[in-house]
Amino acid sequence: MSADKTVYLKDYRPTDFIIETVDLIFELGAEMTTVGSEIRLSRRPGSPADAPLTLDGDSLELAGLALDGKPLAPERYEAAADGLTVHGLPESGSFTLTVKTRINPSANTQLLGLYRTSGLFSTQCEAEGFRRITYFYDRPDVLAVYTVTIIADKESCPLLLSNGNLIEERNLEDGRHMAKWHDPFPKPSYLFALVAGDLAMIEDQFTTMSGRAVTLRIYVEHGKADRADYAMDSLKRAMRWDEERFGREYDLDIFMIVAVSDFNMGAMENKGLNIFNDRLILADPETATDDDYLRIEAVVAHEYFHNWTGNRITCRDWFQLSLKEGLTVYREHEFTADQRTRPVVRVDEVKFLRANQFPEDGGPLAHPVRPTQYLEIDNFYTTTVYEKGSEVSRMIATLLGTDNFRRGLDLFFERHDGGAVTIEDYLKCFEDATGRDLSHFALWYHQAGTPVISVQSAYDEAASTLSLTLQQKTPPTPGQKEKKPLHIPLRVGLIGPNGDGMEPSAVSGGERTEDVLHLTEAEQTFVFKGIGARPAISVNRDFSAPVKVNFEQSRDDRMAIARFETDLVARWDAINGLALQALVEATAAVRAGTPISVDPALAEALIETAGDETLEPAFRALALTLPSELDIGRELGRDIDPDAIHAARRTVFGSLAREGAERFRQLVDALSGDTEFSPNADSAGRRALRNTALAYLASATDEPGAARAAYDAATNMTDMIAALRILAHQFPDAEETAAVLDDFRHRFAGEPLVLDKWFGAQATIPGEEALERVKRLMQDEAFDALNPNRVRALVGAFASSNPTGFNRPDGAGYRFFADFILDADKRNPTLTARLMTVMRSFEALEVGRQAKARTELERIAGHETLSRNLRDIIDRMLK
Ligand code: 0A1
Ligand code: ZN
Repeated sequence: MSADKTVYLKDYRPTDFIIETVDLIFELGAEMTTVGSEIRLSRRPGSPADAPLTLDGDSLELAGLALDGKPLAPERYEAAADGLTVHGLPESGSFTLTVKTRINPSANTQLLGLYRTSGLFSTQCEAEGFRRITYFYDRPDVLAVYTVTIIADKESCPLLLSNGNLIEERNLEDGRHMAKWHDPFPKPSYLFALVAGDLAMIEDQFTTMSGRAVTLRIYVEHGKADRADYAMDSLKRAMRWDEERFGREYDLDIFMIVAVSDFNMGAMENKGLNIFNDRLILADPETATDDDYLRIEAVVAHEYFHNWTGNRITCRDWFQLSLKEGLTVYREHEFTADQRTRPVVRVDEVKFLRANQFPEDGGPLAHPVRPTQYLEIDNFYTTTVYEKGSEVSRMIATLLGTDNFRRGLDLFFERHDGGAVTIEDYLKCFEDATGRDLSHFALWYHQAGTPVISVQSAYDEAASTLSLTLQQKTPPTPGQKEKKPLHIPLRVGLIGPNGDGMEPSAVSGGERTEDVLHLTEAEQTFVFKGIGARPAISVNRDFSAPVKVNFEQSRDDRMAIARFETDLVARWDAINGLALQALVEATAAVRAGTPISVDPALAEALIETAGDETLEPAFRALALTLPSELDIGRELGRDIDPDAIHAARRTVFGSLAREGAERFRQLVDALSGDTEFSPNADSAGRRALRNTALAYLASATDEPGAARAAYDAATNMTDMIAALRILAHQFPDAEETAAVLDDFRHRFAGEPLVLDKWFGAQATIPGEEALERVKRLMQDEAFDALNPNRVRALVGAFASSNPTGFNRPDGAGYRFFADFILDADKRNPTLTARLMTVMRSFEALEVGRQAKARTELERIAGHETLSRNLRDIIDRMLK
């Protein structure tokens, strides 16, 4: 792909024409849909009088073009599949352009634009899908008022939906009918949506804070309506929360969600008509896990929150993507924290960031939260834009305080409602509302890479002072060799010898607000006065900054934090850090052929935490969960040998299991009593602790009986799949495992989303045989290579979460994956480009595997017909 397709932030300029309104008429046909588009336009004041109108298109066929009702002569325009240019348009005043296109929704395997799967028409327009429907200014800074008419066969498509309010509905001849929707809020094309088909629906009502009644509807496949209740409940809670916490009220008379089974991503915030991957809507105790419930609540809220952060105020251009995504993830995180247990929620966020964003930021695909160039925007829906972007907003809240953050955001809504704006505009609101200068802080948006903070401490007993020297360094990233010091808000706590917190009488060396140290230079020494005894120092409490901390602390200090820190996030981090260190040491022992010894103090701390009734079960489960094989690999960072890691972890796990067997048995027994299922955080936490303990117990007894019994006794999917995974992963060859896998397959034969769990559990069984197993499972009739959920559950899980199986030393895992990618790329490039990123850290592997991986990556890169999405990813990975 030639570099001339690269889009640069510096090239941004507004369009030559302004679109005021757009009237769309869809005549839906499975193989042939015609789209009539009537666009009311005028030349932008100041733009050249002879500038042509250049509209975007992608794979389009033009079927008619008229200006103010008169067909345009061929010499007045150039139409191609990827664009339409019209010359000689009026210098002033408005005019109407009528464009007719023809598309084939059934042939649309990319799932971008208008597509038809399982009899349902639906759309996905973000980021550049609308141009696959009609010629348009398909960019976020062109906001127009849409009126949409949908015409379709009434029997196969009784339901006709689009954005806004329904204004007309009637029957037509030949068994067809029509519906007309009007959305009064100007919006960019990426928020357009249409759904047509035959679906079941649940309805509810919400009264907004100003007393307006809003109709809420969730549409799902027939037979699944009773699985939409939790999504509805989450929606109502999200609506209330956004009013209470941020003063945001919903603005249309109706809010609709449609669950579809073929969807590239999680969900989409189309104005008034959210479209969801059905795995993020459908839940009942028998088919969904606690984790599914959690994700449903979070994503329903996320998409709803976009109504203000994204829709009412949108992005000027796609470089500003984090303006809506980072902020909306932050709002979603705050919502989840308020609905559940804050520190537990925060630990999950930290784990996610470390497992996904840090590797992205430290590898070949690293980019700033606000990138300056892209080849394919679909590849920038990344964890850096989303999760790191969220952390940046969180840091603003930490710097300013909660009330000031709210003040800044209020100003943002007031000043920019109806606008398409930039990250600078966003930051300016916080500056104007509070008087605080954020110019240094803004670097977080522009500088890629995870900062590493090195900490050195010195305690002076005679002077009762503690000095803390903090150094920050951000490693180079592609295209950004030199890094500047950032403004990093670092929460720091001191724990005295008796376990109590210590408060200094004064702190010098830099700004400090509450427990936040403001690190602004490459190196700074903070001196804490009035410290009567040498404390244990807890750095980056609550994960106040998305950084790595390099601090050689004594084991005793870490133990003190693990036991006494009042901030539970830091407490978890200390426990997790100790376990990680033990696992790294064990891996080194495996490679050196020396025996593994597990520090008895670590075992004691873990087992003690597991039984500590003063702590919530959910927290205890987190503390008890050993870092994964992938975590250990990431910690090592280079020369990774997945087999050694696997052996080491297994040994450490087994030895902890035997050490704590009694406690684990006790926990399993004590926590197995819940009969009535509730998806709330408390019950979910008890199940998490119980199932974590069960995994240890299975390892301690080294026999599958307990897990088999747990499977048989399970009354909900959480317990069922937990038992199944223990069997599959710890006893892959046992009779019990075969029986349970078979039972599960039959029991859920008609439930694709549930079978995804079955695919996933088997795809991640460690060891060489995994590849053959995956190939076999691809032949199962429940597998469908066109469905993104199926692909991710089986092939995705294998490549991303089966370190020993995927990284077979002979390279067969890579070969299989490359073949799959090359084949799937012809159908769905968004999917393949995302899948490909699981190999982004291949250079961290030991040399043998690294070479084999590179061979396969180069083989992919050598293909001439790759999609632009995949080409972009693979070329950056190999650079
Ligand atoms: N804006 C959505 C994410 C999304 C992005 C692209 C999509 O299709 C290629 C679909 C959804 C969100 O943040 O939820
Ligand atoms: Zn989003």
